[in-house]
Amino acid sequence: MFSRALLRRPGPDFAQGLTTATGLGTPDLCRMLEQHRAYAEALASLGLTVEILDPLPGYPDACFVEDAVVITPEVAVVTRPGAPARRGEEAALAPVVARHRPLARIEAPGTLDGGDVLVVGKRAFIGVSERTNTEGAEQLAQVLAPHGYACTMVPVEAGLHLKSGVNWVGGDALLLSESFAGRPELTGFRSLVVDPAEDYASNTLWINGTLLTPKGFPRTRALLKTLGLPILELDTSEARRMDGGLTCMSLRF
Ligand code: CIR
Repeated sequence: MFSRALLRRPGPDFAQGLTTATGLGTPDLCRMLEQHRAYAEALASLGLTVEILDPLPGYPDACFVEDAVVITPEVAVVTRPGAPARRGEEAALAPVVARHRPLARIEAPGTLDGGDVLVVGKRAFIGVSERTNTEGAEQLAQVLAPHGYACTMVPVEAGLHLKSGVNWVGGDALLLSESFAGRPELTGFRSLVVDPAEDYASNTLWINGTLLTPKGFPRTRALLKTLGLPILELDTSEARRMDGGLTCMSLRF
């Protein structure tokens, strides 16, 4: 269960961030701010104390706070983001998370984005991706192992981050995009595979027994309904234009 969420409001330079999205258009800042507010309200409605930090000038992707720190009940690991343009976001977040957890850090030449880290109980899946290298993944595993975590490296062959395509949706269930279906690293879990036309919706977030899922993906919604949990749909159209989604806009702990 989570009791807190840490967010950062998108800044006026939001549209200047990194993106690989094509054909979705340029994000609209007003709409992004509205969607961000609705996201914060949804987290608060599920019982979380929500802290929203101010935008970080010069860092248009800083609202995607999940990438800069990995928080477990025992420790907060300040990352070394894989995109050079995002390095610095982690230094701005470190003093904030230090109020809640002892800190550890990923050091060069390691790189790690929190979007590549999926923690399910005492299992941690660490994606090795364009953003997270093997050194970064191994450093994280070394920090988590003494706290009893079994860490599994998962090559990310499609999508930006591991959690762009793999998310825990309660119990023993993982919601997967097709590129992760049948992967040996994920055995031991029940797989729900999203329709390839709705790939983006695999970025669904479990919050205290409720599933937050992006709006506009009816097949994924029907798939999630089989789990019997309440579902809350949120519009993430503007974050999506910058490769962002529901998991990356908060740190939950
Ligand atoms: C980036 O490319 O770094 C941002 N525009 C999007 C980051 C999304 N993060 C995430 O899914 N964890």
